[in-house]
Amino acid sequence: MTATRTPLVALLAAAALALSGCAGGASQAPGAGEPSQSAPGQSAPDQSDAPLATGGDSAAPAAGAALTGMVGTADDPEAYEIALLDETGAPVTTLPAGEYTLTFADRSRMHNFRLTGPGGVDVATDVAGSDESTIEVTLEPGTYTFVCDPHPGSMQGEVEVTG
Ligand SMILES: [Cu+2]
Repeated sequence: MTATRTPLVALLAAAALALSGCAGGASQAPGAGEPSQSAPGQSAPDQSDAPLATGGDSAAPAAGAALTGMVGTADDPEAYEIALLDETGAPVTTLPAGEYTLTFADRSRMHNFRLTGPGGVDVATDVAGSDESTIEVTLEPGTYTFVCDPHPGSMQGEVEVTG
């Protein structure tokens, strides 16, 4: 029994020495370790700032309301429907002039969404493939037209922008 204990104690002692040895070695590092410990502390505020900064970046919507240019319907992307929607999903027919973020909702392979009007605005998605990207557009007073290029007869609309 004592024979087994002795090696254990020796091992523990060795471990303690090793630990103290490490601690001693690290005792020189505390100076360098403290800054690294405060760094994580600083990164926490940075992380809390990050969402705020992101919110600041997405303040673009704050500069102008978000619009959605949709073709088809949520249930049927190939439906022969086109609409310019506001943030609540309601079709818009008039808008105040200003900056807007326009998000395409084009999941159709045979329709597209094109918006044209004053200020040289001419933005569109491809007919083939889907496009759910977001762009910025500046709308000036006047009449803007949105249309599906392949089906202008059945898929088009207008929005009046007021100054
Ligand atoms: Cu179409």
